[in-house]
Amino acid sequence: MSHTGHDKWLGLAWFGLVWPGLAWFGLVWLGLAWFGLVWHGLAWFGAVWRRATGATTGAFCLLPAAFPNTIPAVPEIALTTLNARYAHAAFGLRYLMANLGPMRERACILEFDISQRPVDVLEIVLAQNPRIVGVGVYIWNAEQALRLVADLKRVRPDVRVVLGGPEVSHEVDQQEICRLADFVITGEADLAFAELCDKLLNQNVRPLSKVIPAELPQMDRLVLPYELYDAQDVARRVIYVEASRGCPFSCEFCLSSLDVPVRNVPLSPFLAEMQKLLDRGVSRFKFVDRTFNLNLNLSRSILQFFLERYRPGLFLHFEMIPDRLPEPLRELIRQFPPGALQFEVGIQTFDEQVAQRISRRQDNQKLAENLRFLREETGVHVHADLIVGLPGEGLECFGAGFDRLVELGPQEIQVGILKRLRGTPIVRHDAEWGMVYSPHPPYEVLQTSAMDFATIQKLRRFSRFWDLIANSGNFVQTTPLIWRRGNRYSGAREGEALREGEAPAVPGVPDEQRLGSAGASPSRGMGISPFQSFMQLTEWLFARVGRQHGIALNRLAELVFEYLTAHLGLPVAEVASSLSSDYRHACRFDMPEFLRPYSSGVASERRKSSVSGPLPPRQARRLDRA
Ligand code: B12
Ligand code: SF4
Repeated sequence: MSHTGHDKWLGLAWFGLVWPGLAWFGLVWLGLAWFGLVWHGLAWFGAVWRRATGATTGAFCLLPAAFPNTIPAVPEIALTTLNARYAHAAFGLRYLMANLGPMRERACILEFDISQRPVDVLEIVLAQNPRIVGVGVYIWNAEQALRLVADLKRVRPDVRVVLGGPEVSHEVDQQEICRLADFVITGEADLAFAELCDKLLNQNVRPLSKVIPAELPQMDRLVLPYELYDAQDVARRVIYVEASRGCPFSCEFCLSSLDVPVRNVPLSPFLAEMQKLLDRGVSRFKFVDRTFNLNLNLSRSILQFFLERYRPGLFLHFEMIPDRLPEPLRELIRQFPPGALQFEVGIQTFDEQVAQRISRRQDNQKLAENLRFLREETGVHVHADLIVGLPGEGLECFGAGFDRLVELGPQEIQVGILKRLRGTPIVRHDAEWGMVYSPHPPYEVLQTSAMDFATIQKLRRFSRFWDLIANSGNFVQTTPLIWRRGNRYSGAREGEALREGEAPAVPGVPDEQRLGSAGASPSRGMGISPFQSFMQLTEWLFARVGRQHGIALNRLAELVFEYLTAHLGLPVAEVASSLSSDYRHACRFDMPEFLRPYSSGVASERRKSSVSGPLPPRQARRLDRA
């Protein structure tokens, strides 16, 4: 055989072998592809059937389970809420999610904030085609949540709506949103929500009762939710954490007075989670515990833990009761660098009768000692709360309390208007003290027998301007000038100064009600009442600008300048220098026109703080200025 003939036969043999081989290979692939299509098709059909009929048993319903890993994870449970602002994360929803057990794979969290339109929220929620929608309802989103649920039920009546959260945990039968929902779980629903979803999705059992009171969960049975904070939360949101639940006190305006007993999260798993958050770069922790300093061992362990891991920029926020700061706790607090700790201290009222009336126990003597300790011996940023409109507390009484607090020197004073929170026992005073509340969230008090509507409105403005000027940290040096001894007030003649103890006239406040006047409490050692002086500024500002919002910082600074110099007669150079210094401390480069003549060369200076790091701006502005 020639060489060429041999090649030819070899070629034919190859062809004969390879061709059928290729054909078989193709057929096998075709078969596999068909099999895959049928497999997916059956699984999809089962899933669609389950969704459309709501059935959880029967042959079709078994299909998706028979073909696992075929269906992409489409959530059947959507947990949603509207937060107060983007920066606030929905911690409660994360607890529910973490405790869903195997159903967690079938759930998602969809978070929004109250600036978003409920109809847009609905669109995103329904795009997931969920079978159950759980909505977290709070005082800040009650109106938006109602619209969301109403529209959802109109568009998709088949979707089961489950409500929960403090706003729907009380007075359930009086709320339209509860009427529209399928289920309302009241109280701490970490485990109760999972049980309900299991019944609806897996057992096809419909609970008999629409309103389900959640049993208080044992804290050691709860899965901690911290891994559910994602990278974006860590980078851009307040990270809420919780070492205990409940409060043993019974202040009648507060919802937490109903949360008894106090329960602690087991410490070591909690600290292990804190460590993971620190490792992920979290530096701002906000503890939501109602009374962080209640259990000395727990609070000490937590503070010690963070102190050992301190790095610049670490910021821990705690809510405290003001009259309990024993030495072992003080010792630890002293060791934190300035700006690292923020204590929110609820004072609410200094008046003992009012406090007693609302069942609030507070030792004012100890409270004052503790605040002095915090301001004099520590770098803690103190945020203290007072409430306007408590039953029987009038303007004079409130003002006296405000002055007392200013003297104790907290960096921030929050003046809040009393709210009638659903479920709180404060309502028992309605008749006796003429309490009239707005029926709309946040249910603020409109008038009482001790404070008429006009006065409450003035205090509302006072609160807003106090926040803009004193709390903001933008006018740290200038704020005390507003009530400095010797200020001339609007009723005085040119060049005339107030006598010590004399209070400036306050528009709308009768003379006999003014602090420092006969019969009223004298201003303690400061000559003039900060409350009355600031009230005067508030009314002046409001008369000038006619609004409390949307005032640019430059404009506000100019108005304060005009008030202090032209109106109160303080030396122009002194006020200008004080405002310029405040500007520099606020790290602002745009020195306003009116200050430039007094601040040559300072506009480009930038204050450097060795400890501030990435602290929240209000707190950072106060560092090095105490
Ligand atoms: C963080 C917080 C805020 C944040 C907002 C947070 C956010 N996400 O947007 C800020 C600081 C803005 C805020 C503001 C206010 N707040 Co606030 N706040 C809290 C705080 C400290 C923590 C909430 C939290 O995470 N708790 C821990 C989690 C685990 O509990 P939870 O949220 O209650 O969730 C559980 C249940 O409610 C339920 N649940 C929650 N969601 C869902 C969803 C479903 C489907 C189900 C079934 C169950 C369920 O199960 C969860 C797990 O147990 C609470 C006090 C507290 N410690 O709870 C007050 C609290 C919620 N606030 C309250 C109040 C009164 C206010 C203010 C009016 C106060 C004020 N002085 O102005 C303002 C309102 C602001 C406004 N714009 O109107 C009240 C609630 C009143 C109400 N009916 O909602 C509380 C309870 C304080 C109190 N003791 O009185 N607040
Ligand atoms: S105001 Fe504070 S101390 Fe009083 S019940 Fe509420 S959380 Fe407790």
